[in-house]
Amino acid sequence: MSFGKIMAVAHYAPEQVVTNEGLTKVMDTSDEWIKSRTGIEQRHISSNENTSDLATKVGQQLLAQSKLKAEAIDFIIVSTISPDASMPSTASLVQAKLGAVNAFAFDLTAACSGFIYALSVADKLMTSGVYKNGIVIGAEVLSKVVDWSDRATSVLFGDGAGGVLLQSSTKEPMLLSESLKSDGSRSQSLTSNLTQPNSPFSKATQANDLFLKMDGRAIFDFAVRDVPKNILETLEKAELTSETVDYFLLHQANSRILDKMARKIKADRSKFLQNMQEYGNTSAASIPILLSEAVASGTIKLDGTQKIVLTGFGGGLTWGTLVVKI
Ligand code: 4VN
Repeated sequence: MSFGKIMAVAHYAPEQVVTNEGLTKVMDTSDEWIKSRTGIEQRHISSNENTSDLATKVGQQLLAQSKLKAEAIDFIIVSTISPDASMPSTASLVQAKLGAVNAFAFDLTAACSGFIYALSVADKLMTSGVYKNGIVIGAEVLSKVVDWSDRATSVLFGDGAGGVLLQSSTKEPMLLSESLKSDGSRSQSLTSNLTQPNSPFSKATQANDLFLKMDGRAIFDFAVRDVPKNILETLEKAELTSETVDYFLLHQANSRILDKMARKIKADRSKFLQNMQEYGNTSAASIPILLSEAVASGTIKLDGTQKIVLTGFGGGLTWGTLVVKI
């Protein structure tokens, strides 16, 4: 039996940093409002790099760390809601830029749960026994999809990318349990790039709506109500409890939401890693960036001894938890 194992973790964010104070120059907002309600202090904003550029930087670091040649990669999955284009996929562009000529490449879209879904899918590819090395990246340039005239949402988001290199291993499984969820009936609370039929043979009844739109209250309530239940259920499947988990790496949307979730699952809030103060909400990239920083700082050791909860939640609606031993 073969399993996927994380061999390398990396992240990259555009150099340009925009602080909350910096936002006040282009809209009516304040550092106090943003910080007290979300925990966000700054975000990285791309000036000329697209999503595939950020993802490629992550891929290059993953290859360097694992000392693998690009030719050794069997698949590349990029999770994003801000792709360079609908076609080609961002993963195809990354494959070309890395020179990963033997890899098949595709994008997987599940908004803020995208990296969680993609890691789960990549793990199944690994257990097939067919593949040896795979790259999974979450990458976003959300600054090109947010509505900069909407101060309630534009201040929340940022740009960045993070990812992992998975290698098949015959030792212990990394993934102890998982639970992935979707509820399309609540999908209209968080949308972007809504397009309508517009051929010479169609009758368009609604205009296209390309910007990201969020019903903040509805998404906040969803996160606090549905996600803690999902975490507890996934822990139970792995026969673990909040006390026996080393760290919780949750989607970095809002620190007040993380406070409420920690209370609901009776976990020590200090086990919830947090970096939204530096990056804002980077959707599919937030969890792998958080993981990469935790590995870089030595908090997470990748020595196979720590039990970690990875949880995403957002557009779709989608949410899901992976309990991993890494
Ligand atoms: C998951 C969540 C959010 C999110 C939802 C609401 C929210 C983030 C609303 C109240 C507002 C402060 C901000 Cl939980 C977004 C995503 C999308 O990735 C996923 N912030 N807020 C206030 O007035 O306090």
